[in-house]
Amino acid sequence: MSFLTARGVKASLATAALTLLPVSANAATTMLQSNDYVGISFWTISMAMVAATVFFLMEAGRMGGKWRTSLTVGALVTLVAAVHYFYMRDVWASTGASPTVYRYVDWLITVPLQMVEFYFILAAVTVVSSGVFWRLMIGSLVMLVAGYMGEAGLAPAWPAFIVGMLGWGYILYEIFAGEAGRVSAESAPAGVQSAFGTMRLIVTVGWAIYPLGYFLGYLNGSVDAVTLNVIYNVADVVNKIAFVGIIWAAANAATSASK
Ligand SMILES: *C/C=C(C)/C=C/C=C(C)/C=C/C1=C(C)CCCC1(C)C
Repeated sequence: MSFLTARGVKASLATAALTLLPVSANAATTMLQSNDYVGISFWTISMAMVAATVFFLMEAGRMGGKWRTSLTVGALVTLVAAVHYFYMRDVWASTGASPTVYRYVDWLITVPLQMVEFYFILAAVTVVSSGVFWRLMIGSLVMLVAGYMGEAGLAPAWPAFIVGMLGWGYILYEIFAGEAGRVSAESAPAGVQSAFGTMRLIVTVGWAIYPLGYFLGYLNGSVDAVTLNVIYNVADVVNKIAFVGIIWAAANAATSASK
């Protein structure tokens, strides 16, 4: 009964600690190969996410009023993505499989945060009801939970896809024709309106990559894991870093104008 002795306990604790450190423990088996372009894209974007996080956090301190909240939330998006990219690179380099679970956990945290940014940038400049916040949050959750259930085999793939598309459609409706879109068009200053418009374009065009990936990679299987992951990775640069970059630019312009 060695696990009852002090030595046994120490050994079990050490084992537990090691299993909690998959990154360092697996380092030897997950070296990047010089021709593994998907792995290299995971690595490069990990670093870009880290750098973006530091930048947005430092800049948040310099911004005026409620813009600070928008930028802090933006830094959380790139921070959460950075950590997931470390792990996704590891999964890819050691197994060559798509890190689907990590992708979805990342989306589940970063997408709602990005959606509420629409609420925060409006709240920084005008009065906006909390209904906007909740509708954007709920639309994102429906979209992602349905997508995950489909990909994980917890629900039939096609119906899950359709429910996910409805969630996305609901978000798009809110930011184009719903209260969020109206408040932006009617009460936001020109700078915020323009940022809102560009972010909305990213959510429409940039985000279309993900359901397209579900369709081509999973439903109809015509795209392989290499292509799918490279496309997702490049898309994330636009859909996360550039998305928050647009908020930074609006905050920067508003803060400089008020000085
Ligand atoms: C940073 C990560 C982002 C912006 C991820 C966005 C993900 C989506 C827009 C996913 C959308 C999906 C549907 C619209 C239908 C169901 C399948 C999903 C979850 C891939």
